[in-house]
Amino acid sequence: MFEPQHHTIALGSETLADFLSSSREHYLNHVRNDSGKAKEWTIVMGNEAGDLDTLASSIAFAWLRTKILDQPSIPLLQMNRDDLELRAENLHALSLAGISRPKDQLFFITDVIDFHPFPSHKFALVDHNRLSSTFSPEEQPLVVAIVDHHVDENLYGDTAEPRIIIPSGSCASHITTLLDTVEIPPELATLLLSAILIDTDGLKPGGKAIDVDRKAAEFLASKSTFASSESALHTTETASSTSLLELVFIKSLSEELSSRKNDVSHLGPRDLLRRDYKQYDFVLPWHAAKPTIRAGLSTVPVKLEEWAADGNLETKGEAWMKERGLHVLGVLTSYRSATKGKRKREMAWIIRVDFPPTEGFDFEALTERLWNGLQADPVLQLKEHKKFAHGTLEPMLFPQLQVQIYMQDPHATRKVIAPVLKAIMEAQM
Ligand SMILES: [Mn+2]
Repeated sequence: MFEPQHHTIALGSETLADFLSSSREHYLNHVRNDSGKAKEWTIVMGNEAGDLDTLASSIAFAWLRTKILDQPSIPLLQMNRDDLELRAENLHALSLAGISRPKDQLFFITDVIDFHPFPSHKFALVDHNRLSSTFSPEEQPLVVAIVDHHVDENLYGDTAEPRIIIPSGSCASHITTLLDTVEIPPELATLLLSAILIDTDGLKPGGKAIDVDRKAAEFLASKSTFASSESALHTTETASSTSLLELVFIKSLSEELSSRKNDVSHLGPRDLLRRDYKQYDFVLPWHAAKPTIRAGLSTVPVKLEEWAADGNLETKGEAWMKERGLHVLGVLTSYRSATKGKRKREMAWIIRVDFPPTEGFDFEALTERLWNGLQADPVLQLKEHKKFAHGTLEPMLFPQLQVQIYMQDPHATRKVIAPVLKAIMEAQM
């Protein structure tokens, strides 16, 4: 299966980079000309955290819809152009996929920031399954497809086709399943493979990879830009996933991507908080005024002690909350212990008690619900944080904040925590 492939250059074949640049140019022309043509496009969107899975999935799904299904589609990144720099692993994977000037070749939310209402109304959602409320086109937005691996919010059942929402290590694996009878550009295979490897810790046995991830990775490896390189020859005859793990290029690609991902030494607290960030609005049915509160969840690959001590969590966290209009912020750290290299996760929560979502808001009820709800959750398995339980400095110094910090089960990522938070906030009683 992993014999070197001889890529024949088909006449009129187009690289992935060409496809992206020309889609962007066409779409933006249609938007600027205001001829109504922008409405014919489908916006393929990943989630706002903008990780490699979201990036690869949106690019691949837009390619599939455009090239195979003949429905003009463009991948949209829900981030500012300059924020691309926050994820070195994304830049690396893009360059392996021949996208060497991503800031010019990709389409960012900031490219259409001046157009109100939003110029298109057809959306395909990948790597999430609820359309963000920031997209309000003139017409009723239409979600025409969903491919995702998060908890199903049971929306758009009558309009989305396909509507694939199944747990997996990586959303890119579901996208790959849709592509398995199609001749895909090797660069696209490389990009999807990179996403799967980073989401599954290099397909590590006992990790996040499940069958669909392993199958997808196997298929992509044989189609990728690496398939014809020498390193791909270091393989056994069988195409089982064990042999996939033994491939030199799979190992080195996984290591390269994860070391770039984990090297955030150049990032300060604000960048760490916004680099991998998602935001949610919740209507609180248990509060008489039924207010809407806004919560953010930042995933940070560095333990609190290294960047948030001495009041940095409180001051930098508060600044980020003010910037985003948040009432609640959860900071989810993930790191390996210095001694045994074991995966650990901390969870720091901040509530701004000087920022009521409505007049006479009952902050006591909110804090009690949040702390009790989190502590009672069987999956999170919270334990007291030995060093920073009630903040990284004297709580008295921050009377405008309520802070709680815990150690949690190392397997529970934001994918698990976000639904727990939603359930606590939206509980009826
Ligand atoms: Mn994902």
